[in-house]
Amino acid sequence: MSDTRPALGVGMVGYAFMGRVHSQAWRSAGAFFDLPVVPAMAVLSGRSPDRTAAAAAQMGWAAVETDWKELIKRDDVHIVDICTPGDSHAEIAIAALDAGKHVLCEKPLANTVAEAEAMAKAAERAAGRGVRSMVAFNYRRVPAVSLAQRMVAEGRLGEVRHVRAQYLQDWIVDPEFPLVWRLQKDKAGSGALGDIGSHIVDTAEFVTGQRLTGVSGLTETFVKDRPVAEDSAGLAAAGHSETTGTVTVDDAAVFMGRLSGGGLASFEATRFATGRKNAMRIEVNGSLGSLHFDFESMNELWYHDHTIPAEDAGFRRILVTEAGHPYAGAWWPPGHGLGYEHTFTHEVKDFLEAIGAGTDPAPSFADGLRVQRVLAAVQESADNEARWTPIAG
Ligand code: SOE
Repeated sequence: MSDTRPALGVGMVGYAFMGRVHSQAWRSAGAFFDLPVVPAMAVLSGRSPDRTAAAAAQMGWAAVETDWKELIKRDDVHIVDICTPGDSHAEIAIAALDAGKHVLCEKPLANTVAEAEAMAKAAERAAGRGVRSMVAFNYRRVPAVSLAQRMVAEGRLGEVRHVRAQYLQDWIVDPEFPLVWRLQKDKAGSGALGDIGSHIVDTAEFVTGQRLTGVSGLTETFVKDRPVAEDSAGLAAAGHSETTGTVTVDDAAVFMGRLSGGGLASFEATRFATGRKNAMRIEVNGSLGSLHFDFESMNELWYHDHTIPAEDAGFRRILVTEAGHPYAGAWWPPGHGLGYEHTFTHEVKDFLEAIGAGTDPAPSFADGLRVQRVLAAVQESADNEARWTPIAG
């Protein structure tokens, strides 16, 4: 029987870590979810012709461009997937939206609030023409995180009093780790604060349904100079000495905030939590109970029901692999579990479903702008001895 669903060509810009995991998502979404449209992996764009061609062949992209502007012009591209460092998100997303292409953009949305505001405006203009856009905050699509959001929304925790969110990594503890783009402000916008702090800000607001209204924070750069990476010709051209370069972003950020519902929130985003590899954690304490999640045990959600007798209470483990749990039923039988890559497949599935339904997916660029405002407020606070900084918008 012929497939009458519309085929939408995807053009992806960038093929490093995020490009690889997004490619896996585009390859797998249709195999596990009934999608309203069929994604076609039409074209991959990258600056190096040889390396982009090799990446396209390995990851399943049909064609190659070495200029993202050419990718956007193509008639076989209906969706643009931005997997580049943050310094190019605004230019690519705005051009793609203005050209009528749906856009999935990696997080954080941009490197500055001004860029994020321009992107949100372009997304609003485009939505009026039926063009959809979404920010790739993938941790919302961990089944256990989605279940946590569902439980809070159902009132299972009562009044939210505390959110405690951490994102702990240790990949740059070694001072000999080279000065990669994530450690350069002009490329990344910030360090741990934007790269992984953006995830826990989005996750905290998603799970609680509340907004941060003000923050106070500190940032620190523990290792201030690093070896220049072999292939960073750009650094040498930018005037770095041939052996070392200055780290221009934070290694860690700690901050606290008030929630719109009256609760208190604390956050820690660091690349120096020695021994923690990708520990994105959130705990919510409410008047009727608590939830705890740790990505390093991503199929588990810990729940304490405070309404039952203390003698029987305490945190119990929910193994989030049942058919009735968010996303889980599409995959394996209970207990088999999912991984990091599946959260991106869920992201692509939700994005394509929104496009098919003619609705705006979440998180929107406006959601991404709000996260950018929180990041900027934390940085402003940290630049002023942790001064309390309200969050506009
Ligand atoms: C940081 O190293 C990083 O790759 C983030 O950029 C991703 O968003 C996160 O999912 C994993 O860690």
